Amino acid sequence: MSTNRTDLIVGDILKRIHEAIVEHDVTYPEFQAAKQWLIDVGEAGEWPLFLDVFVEFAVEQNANRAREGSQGTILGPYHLPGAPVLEAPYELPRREDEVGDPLLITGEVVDTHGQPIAGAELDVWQADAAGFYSGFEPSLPEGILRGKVITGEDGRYEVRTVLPGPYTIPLGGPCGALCASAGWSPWRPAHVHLIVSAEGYEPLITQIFFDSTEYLDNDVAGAVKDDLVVKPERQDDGSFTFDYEFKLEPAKVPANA
Ligand code: MBD
Ligand code: FE
Repeated sequence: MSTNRTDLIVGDILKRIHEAIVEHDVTYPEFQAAKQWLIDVGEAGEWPLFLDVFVEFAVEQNANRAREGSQGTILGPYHLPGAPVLEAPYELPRREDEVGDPLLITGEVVDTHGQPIAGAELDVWQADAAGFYSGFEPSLPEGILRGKVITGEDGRYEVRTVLPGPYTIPLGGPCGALCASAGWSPWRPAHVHLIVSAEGYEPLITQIFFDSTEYLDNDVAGAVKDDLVVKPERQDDGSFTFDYEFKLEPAKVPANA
């Protein structure tokens, strides 16, 4: 057996492509179209999008199959490091006229025994109500709808934001063209991204989805899990709220330690 991972994995992927070519009798024009499409993905800067939408879920499910504590899911292409740590009232930066129903997320970060973890960090980012991410969509001011909150001594946190809208892959680019050509929906259900981390624990990369919103059972990125779907409660003032507990597993000791 080869111990060279490149030989093993890339060799196997290429072999499966060759088999698919024979099985489906791929023609020269189809090969040329595929080649041009791959070039276009690079020129459009859509490789991070393509890989995170069409491949990451399989890596995530496999890598985290033995994970204890809360479910994670894919990171996706729109995380940015360096978001500000928010003070009370823990409101994600937003425009003055930010569109969308106000949303209050509350909850607790605990260990696998259910004990609260003080000083845990929740790095939160999301699309706006139109489905666009700051830092990637030039019409949004930088830093919008991105921020970190830290749990108190009781392990609890709060984040104030607005409900995000569903997201579509840019329809005008090569990934959008792929979806159109294949007859695949290019949509992701509305979601909030989080990385929950604390010293001595494995960081949890996850997303929260909303019950009764569109595309929940048809996520183009295949990243929805039942545990990650919440049912926000509507308050008298029209805002929404939900509570979510994040359970972190202990940091893994490196295999070679
Ligand atoms: C997203 O908003 C996202 O979270 C992922 C994983 C891929 C594309 C867009
Ligand atoms: Fe996203």
